[in-house]
Amino acid sequence: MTGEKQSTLRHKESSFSKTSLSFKEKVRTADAGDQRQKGVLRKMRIAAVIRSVVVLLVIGLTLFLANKLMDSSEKQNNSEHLTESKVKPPCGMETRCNANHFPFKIISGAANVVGPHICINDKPIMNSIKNNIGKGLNIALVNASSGDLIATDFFDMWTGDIKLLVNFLHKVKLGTIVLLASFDEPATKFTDEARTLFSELGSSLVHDVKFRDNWIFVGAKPIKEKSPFEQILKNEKSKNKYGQWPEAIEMEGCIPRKMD
Ligand SMILES: *[C@@H]1O[C@H](CO)[C@@H](O)[C@H](O)[C@H]1NC(C)=O
Ligand SMILES: CC(=O)N[C@H]1CO[C@H](CO)[C@@H](O)[C@@H]1O
Repeated sequence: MTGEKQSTLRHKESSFSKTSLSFKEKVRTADAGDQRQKGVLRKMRIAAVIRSVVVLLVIGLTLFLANKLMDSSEKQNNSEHLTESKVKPPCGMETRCNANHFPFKIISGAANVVGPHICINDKPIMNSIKNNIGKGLNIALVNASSGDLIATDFFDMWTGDIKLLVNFLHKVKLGTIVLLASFDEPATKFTDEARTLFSELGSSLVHDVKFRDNWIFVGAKPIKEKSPFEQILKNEKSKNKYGQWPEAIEMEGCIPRKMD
């Protein structure tokens, strides 16, 4: 109570002293008022600047987070949580083959990380250690009479030139076994012509091979019926083992030797 009274008194005193201000002082007060107004303006301007800084920070943070998210989805595209050690050593075949048969084993790639394996006669002929594999379709040609390796090559089906694959398949000679393993992306560049060339080698599934499916196949030139050695594992997000890629597939068996 008393404090309030005192402050009122002091207020009165100060207003009294204000009434007796000299002209000069009045001018100064006017100036001060102007200054105060300017100060308010400055404060408003500062507030506006702070507001825009906050807005910019929020936008920046949003962009940063969006970028982070995109980064991690790209990492998912890369599927970095895969390692070579998870795949069984190649050519460790369970199947025993009769005379006049060539044992083979094929393992497709796993996502876009682990390369495929192709073995024939218990020997690895294509894998990442031999450094003769690549993303796309990996193909080995084997002499159907002797079992000797003729050639290996790989064809990028994501960004490559499909003509290279078509030319390669056109050059396959009669009496050749064709072994194939996909890695990462087997289909983007496929044309009807290329698919037809595989069906002429005995493939019955080549027309189903789509984006990031896993596909393994053994065919021959010439071949009378459809090959029994072919598998496909579809890229289906809900079933995929590696996010955007299906699990690796493998197959082994015995290819009859060409006798004549
Ligand atoms: C396979 O090898 C035999 C000799 O062992 C040869 O006469 C034949 O031309 C070869 N065929 C191919 C397609 O390379
Ligand atoms: C950056 C990245 O991971 N790119 C991959 C996205 O998917 C394609 C097709 O599967 C791969 O070939 C790229 O390497």
